[in-house]
Amino acid sequence: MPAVVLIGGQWGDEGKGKATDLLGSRVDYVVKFNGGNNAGHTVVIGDEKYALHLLPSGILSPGVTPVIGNGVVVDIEVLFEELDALIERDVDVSKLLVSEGAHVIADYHRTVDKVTERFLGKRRIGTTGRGIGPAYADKINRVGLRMTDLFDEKILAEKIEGSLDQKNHLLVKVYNRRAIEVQETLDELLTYAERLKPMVADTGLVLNKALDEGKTVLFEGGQATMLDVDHGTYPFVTSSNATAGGAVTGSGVGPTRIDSVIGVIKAYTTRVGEGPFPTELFDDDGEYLRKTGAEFGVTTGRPRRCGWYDSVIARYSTRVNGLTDIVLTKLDVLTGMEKVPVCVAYEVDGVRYDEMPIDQTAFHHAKPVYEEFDGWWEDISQCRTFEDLPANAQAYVRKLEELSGCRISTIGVGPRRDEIIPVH
Ligand code: 2SA
Ligand code: GDP
Ligand code: MG
Repeated sequence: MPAVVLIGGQWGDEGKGKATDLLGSRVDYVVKFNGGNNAGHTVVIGDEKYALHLLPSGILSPGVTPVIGNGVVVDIEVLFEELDALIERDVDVSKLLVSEGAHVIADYHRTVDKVTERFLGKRRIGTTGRGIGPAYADKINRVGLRMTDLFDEKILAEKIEGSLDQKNHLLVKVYNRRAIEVQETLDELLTYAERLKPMVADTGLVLNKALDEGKTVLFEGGQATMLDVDHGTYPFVTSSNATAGGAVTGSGVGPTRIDSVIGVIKAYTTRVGEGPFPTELFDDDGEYLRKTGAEFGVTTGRPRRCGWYDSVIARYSTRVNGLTDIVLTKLDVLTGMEKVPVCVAYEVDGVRYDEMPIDQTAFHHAKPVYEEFDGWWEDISQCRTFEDLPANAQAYVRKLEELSGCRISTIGVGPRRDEIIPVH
């Protein structure tokens, strides 16, 4: 398995960080290919807990070369802060490579993100406020700043000016804010150049050469399928391709080189931010999942919205990502529930949908059609084989596998590294 893509199959926070960390000892490179410091990955190693935002989770595995690919948007101040925090905990970060084509999140991107959300009011997306959307908007508008621009002051100044042109107009005339000076941003970004320079590389070339040499590369997705700008619940999405295709465009490695695609999917569903969520629970069961599953944002601390497993979404994820395997996480959180409902289809105005409705309005009005399964009471965090699981938990997993259309090859039964069950 030389090139493996690992992505979130729902709305994020499925446990991708832990899954990456588990594979870490078997891979040579871990590549972040989309998003920025809006991501939040928690990895628990022994008694140590690490929360990563911008860096790939593979940075915690000794021997792994972590790579920030061209598809990522980088807040350089946050990058240095995260690196310094890891250095303080004796993690070796010296191998980190950053693509010269990755885009820079500047101060004005954060400002525009926050101001726009406030302006949108009821129509807000519920972004993380990290400047992600505005940085990607500049990339697509061809007025973005790339890593490589930081090493040429004249070009950088010109590009900042080009990028601020329309933004200042908007900030002053529409949002009633002060204009941002080119010099402020220029001064800030130039202070990063020296430390950044040794990390910046042609990462697409590095990764292709590594694959030529038979090395193993893991592509770690940020956010998730339903937050993908093309395949998610648009406009309530992030601004990058979080699906498997993003691994290709966001890294410079061609699709024919990818060997497998792992979807990390939670045994129930969560979402942070605004947007439709058919199986969302507003009752004690939802509160139970939030408390037991510790469902709070790693980046913003926001409580996550919780609901039952949605197999329409899992099937959709299997399809748009071409999943070869599912890592099913957080099965332990369902312990103690008398009945565990699973959404098998939707109903919209009396019409049954077995697949994701392409019409956004239909998805907004989708009512889940549930099948109920018997729960289990036994503590499963000590189970290490499939047969160790209580019969009802086994039946639940088998049913999810059948409904999701992809084999479940690993089950998570706790946050720690060793709390997993290999299935096949
Ligand atoms: P943005 O900031 O432009 O990417 O926000 C757009 C939408 O994408 C959602 N989003 C996320 N959803 C789940 N987890 C994310 N990462 C953090 C975590 C989130 C946090 O791991 O907990 O701490 O709040 C993440 N990042 C972006 C976001 O909620 C918007 O709906
Ligand atoms: P990511 O964004 O997909 O990397 O996921 P997050 O780190 O934001 O959220 C997943 C949370 O679940 C983290 O706190 C993990 O430590 C935790 N976790 C991962 N797998 C399991 C599991 O199988 N069981 C339990 N109880 N927690 C898990
Ligand atoms: Mg997360």
